[in-house]
Amino acid sequence: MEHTTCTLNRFVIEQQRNFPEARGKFTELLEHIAFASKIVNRETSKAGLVDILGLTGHVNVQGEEVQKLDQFAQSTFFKALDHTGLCACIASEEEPDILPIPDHFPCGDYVVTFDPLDGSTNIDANVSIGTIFGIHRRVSTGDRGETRDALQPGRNLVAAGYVIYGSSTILVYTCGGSAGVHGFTLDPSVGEFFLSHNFIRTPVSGSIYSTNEGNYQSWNAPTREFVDRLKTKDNPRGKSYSTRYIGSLVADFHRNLLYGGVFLYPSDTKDPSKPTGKLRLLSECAPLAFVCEAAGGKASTGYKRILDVEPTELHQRVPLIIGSPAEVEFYEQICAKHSKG
Ligand code: P6P
Repeated sequence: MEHTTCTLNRFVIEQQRNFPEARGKFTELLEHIAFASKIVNRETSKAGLVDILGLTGHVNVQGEEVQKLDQFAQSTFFKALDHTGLCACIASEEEPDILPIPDHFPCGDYVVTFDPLDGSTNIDANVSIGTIFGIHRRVSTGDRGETRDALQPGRNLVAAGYVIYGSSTILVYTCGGSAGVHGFTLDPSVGEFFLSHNFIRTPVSGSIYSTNEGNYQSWNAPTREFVDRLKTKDNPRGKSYSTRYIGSLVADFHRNLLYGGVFLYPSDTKDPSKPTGKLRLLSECAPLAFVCEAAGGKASTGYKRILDVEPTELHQRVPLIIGSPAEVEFYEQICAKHSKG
């Protein structure tokens, strides 16, 4: 398919033909997500020019200070979805509970879990940031959506993706499996996303690892051994890896997805209240794991496939190692070796 004239809308409609039972609802949902991302892109691209930088003075459920752009992004995505009759509820990383669809709007079958603006602490430094989203079908049958609609394992996702607001703005999504992973670059001059990355496949092995080595002293033994060996020849590559760490998950993930390599945010003892690491299962790890696996990669806690982790609460955190299969499996082998004692 020619890239220059294939818009996101045209692509999704053509993809929809592969799903005879499709009623166009998913196509519509993705369009609303794409629309919201254009609005967020507009604000992030001029963040330095308007009073939308800095902090709101609020603290979110994660105990993190909420950036004005975080709040703007969340309300933009919610308002793009709440009236559509497509969603039963929405779960945001920024909110303690699910965001129900207002009573005066109809409910739909989809549930969107999302991180409206990940990496927002980097906003003031003009570092690439992103939106991460996962889409489930609801499991509740009542009039309104319920928390259990969001508390589903990643293997149940019907679609997932992210938007990276960087030197260009790219929306990447997948419906999983053989449907492939596809990237669309925003042409701001016409306000359209055009197909730019068709059927993304991540390399089987890479030469990059991404992690915050400042946490080395609070890592467990398998994680230390893994990173130590990536600096030697004693690893899948047979020579040392390069380190690249932006500190913005979507940016690090997107680079590794295209170039190959591995990102890890392992569990650490740095903060006893967060023994399983920093990243959230529902709004960050599971959606990116869904994309990564559809591109031929792997995503693990070190001991379990991310997509098989059963959520027990909305803001559950999990250790994450994600990227090329060779490196993820290498980490899992080291974890297994240490488990045998
Ligand atoms: P650290 C950004 O705050 C974020 O949530 C992710 O985007 C990023 O991967 C991670 O935290 C960086 O965390 O502890 O290395 O600064």
